[in-house]
Amino acid sequence: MKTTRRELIRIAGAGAVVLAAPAIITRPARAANKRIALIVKNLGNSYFDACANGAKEAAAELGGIEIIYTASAKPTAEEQIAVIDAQIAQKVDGIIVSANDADALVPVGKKAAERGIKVMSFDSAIAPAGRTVHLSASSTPLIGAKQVQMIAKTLGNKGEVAILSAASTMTNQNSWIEAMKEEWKKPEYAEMPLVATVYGDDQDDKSYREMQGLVKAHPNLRGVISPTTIGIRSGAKAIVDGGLIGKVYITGLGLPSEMKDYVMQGACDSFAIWNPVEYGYASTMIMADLLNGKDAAEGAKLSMGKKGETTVGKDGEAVMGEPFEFNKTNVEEFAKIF
Ligand code: RAM
Repeated sequence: MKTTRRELIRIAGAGAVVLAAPAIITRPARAANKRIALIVKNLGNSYFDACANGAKEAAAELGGIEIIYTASAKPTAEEQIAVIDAQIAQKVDGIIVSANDADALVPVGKKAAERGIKVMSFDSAIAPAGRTVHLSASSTPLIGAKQVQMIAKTLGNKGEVAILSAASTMTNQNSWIEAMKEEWKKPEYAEMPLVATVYGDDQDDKSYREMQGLVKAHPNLRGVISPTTIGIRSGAKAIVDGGLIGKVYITGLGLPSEMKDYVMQGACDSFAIWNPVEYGYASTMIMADLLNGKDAAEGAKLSMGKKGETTVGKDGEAVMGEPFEFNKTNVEEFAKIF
């Protein structure tokens, strides 16, 4: 999973590129004047802003598609349902959602489908009954294991570790935490126990306070895994502000642009993420296929435009690609992109 020079140039050179070459590049047919609502967890998260840029890139490439990028202020299911309802009332053609709660969104997803609106999720899934396809950024076991491996490498497999997550209802973080716990069962982590899991709700102030609380409650804490771009940046800030560099390290999923300074200062040794611009791009390409009436049953192949094709698996789940790892050697270069 080390980022090779070739991959670096490939990502740096283009917002959206094919992972494996040679690949068959297919594009959905042009969808005439369709409106797609991209509804994310909440506003003010640069990860989702990058996804929206990718969605707009795909729309421009396809032509005839308008992207309506919207969300509630707070990442709660209640507020998100209201945003989805408003888009249903606007009679959009497709809705792409990153869900704040897998089950709570099922009724509104069904309501949209009954009105002929195509619904898919990306990033954080709606339960299968409330959408057709879900596009995961990468394989869940891989993302989970990767984060445990990164902190283990930093700590030499020794010391107490905690998890600082987003909200306790979020599908993506919860499934990554399950995958982390699977990895944690391996004997090499016997001296690196998981001592706590706390939730910062993808809010900077709450994540920061939860990080401070962890350090206070666990005086021997050496590492924190934060599988959220908001959690990792707030946790890293708490390490710097608390004079904890060298004592506590944070890893997880972050944006190079937001983590660069913390990596260079030593609060974070390494972290991972996929390209969010590509993720928004690929999701929009898939929605265009759905709007064109393409079959999305298990085994169907859907186009991710320049990123190639993905095959729909069980429960409508498809996967985009692999995450990249960032550290002192490459974080500054990628910080210019996302
Ligand atoms: C935050 C959000 C998002 C997640 C990333 C890694 O921006 O929680 O859903 O995928 O982190």
